[in-house]
Amino acid sequence: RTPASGPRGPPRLPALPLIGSLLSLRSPHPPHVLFKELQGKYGQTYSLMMGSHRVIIVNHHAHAKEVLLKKGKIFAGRPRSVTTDVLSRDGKDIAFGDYSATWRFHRKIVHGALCMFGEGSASIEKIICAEAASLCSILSEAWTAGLALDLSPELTRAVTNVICSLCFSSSYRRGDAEFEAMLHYSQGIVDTVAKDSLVDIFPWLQIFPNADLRLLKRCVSVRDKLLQKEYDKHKAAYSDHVQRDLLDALLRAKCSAENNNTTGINAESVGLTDDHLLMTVGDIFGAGVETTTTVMKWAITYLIHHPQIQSRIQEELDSRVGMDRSPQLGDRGSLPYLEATIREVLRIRPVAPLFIPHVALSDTSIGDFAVKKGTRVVINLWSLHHDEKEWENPERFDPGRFLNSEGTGLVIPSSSYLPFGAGVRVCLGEALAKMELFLFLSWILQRFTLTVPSGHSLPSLEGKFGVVLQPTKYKVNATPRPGWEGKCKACWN
Ligand code: HEM
Ligand code: PLO
Repeated sequence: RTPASGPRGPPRLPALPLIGSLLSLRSPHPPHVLFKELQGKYGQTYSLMMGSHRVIIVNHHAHAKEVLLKKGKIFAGRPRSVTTDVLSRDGKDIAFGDYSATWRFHRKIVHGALCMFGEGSASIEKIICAEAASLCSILSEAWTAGLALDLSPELTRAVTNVICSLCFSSSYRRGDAEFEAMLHYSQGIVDTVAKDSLVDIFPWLQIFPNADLRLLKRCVSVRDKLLQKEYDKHKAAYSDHVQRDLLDALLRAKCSAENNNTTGINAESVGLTDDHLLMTVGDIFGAGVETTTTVMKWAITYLIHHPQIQSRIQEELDSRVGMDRSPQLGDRGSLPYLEATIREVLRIRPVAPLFIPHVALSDTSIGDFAVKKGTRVVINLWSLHHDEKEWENPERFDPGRFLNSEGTGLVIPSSSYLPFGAGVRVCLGEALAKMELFLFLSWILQRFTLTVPSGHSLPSLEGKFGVVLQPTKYKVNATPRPGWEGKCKACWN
């Protein structure tokens, strides 16, 4: 305990030795919901023990911003854990890697490479639109065949192909065996990594047989083989003069560090080893696929629950885009209701409700509470996005919250909104994700109305907690809108 005279730490939950497992196993609620409820008893910011680690849970936007922005560098660390070490070869990636010169260097290279394809870039728009067209023709074929579809694999393939183009200049066809393998391993990783599983709270549990850890290791090894194959291909084809994709950009940085003996900087010392490059590209690939796909699935889930919101987006599309051309990024400014809907989906079902834990790199404070170096800090985005003082009836899906009173322009009505985080560790893929969400949703809703097949119940809004919060599986009918039924395949482009 801190001396009575000095600043105190936040209120503590009773330090039961098994608190970690009690939280996730004994409560009927997932951790983000339970952590929100515990505020009633302990206040907005409190601490608990997970195994031998002290963890501070932050539930209010003022403290969240202090951690992420005002003291962003102090709280930029990441904890090591058994499962993330398996995934990232002991933190040699960006998301699970601790704050260091190597980490900063990698983030900078990736940031630069993503900006190259960034907003305003014609090529990324073309890539996304080609995938949107292919997705729409699959929906159309299913409708012609009278089939309801589980959209998950189709959405995943569309999103995967965008990130495959950016990372590796490659793509997958429908039914591709490698793509099926990827779907399978990625789900295995999402189900087992970084979700405060018992083995992360009590690392000594590794010595016992552990089905989850076995599954994770198997899935990571399949993923690593796929990444290694791309890496080898890129290395073989590498040229200083051509930069096709993110992997080329990383290889270029490595080669220039290797050739630059004079400055004393070499590839090894700045952390540009094969392992680092592989893990970094694995991160972007994994984040690029699982996050955007998840938001697309939540968006469709909510549109099915709210047909009136779906038709309002369609009216906006009809009046601003019409039927003679497809939506493009330049339409974003004239489709505020669709943009507001995307913002509301990101609010009501945040992809990463607990972010990735941060770590204090030195003794510091949050508000009036003292925080010791090494303390883990979990930002509960679920609490920020469901704060009754900030959001009226927070569980109501209402895109109108993000519109001005005339309904013509976009607003952020509360400071308690951080879907992509903020500060030193802010999401690297925000611009890309927003482009994809806008184009995929606008293309689909221009052409189709989405409903549940007759006799099926509405999809669950509850979600399955993991490193990302995923909706559960369901089938959808995509019915072409009037005027789109008889259109030839070429017209879907
Ligand atoms: C980190 C949200 C899409 C790459 C994060 C964080 C959040 C987030 C909340 C954690 C911030 C923190 O720990 O403080 C989202 C959402 C997305 C999305 C809502 C989709 C709508 C993407 C995409 C990419 C990406 C498409 C890749 C191109 C990353 C990376 C990090 C990250 C690399 C780790 C950053 C670091 O630790 O320094 N994202 N993300 N994300 N995101 Fe995203
Ligand atoms: C998703 C499964 C992949 O197979 C591996 C992977 C890599 C990076 C992770 C991502 C997973 C989940 C979402 C994460 C992302 C890094 C940043 C992103 C955690 C585990 C978020 C939302 O923070």
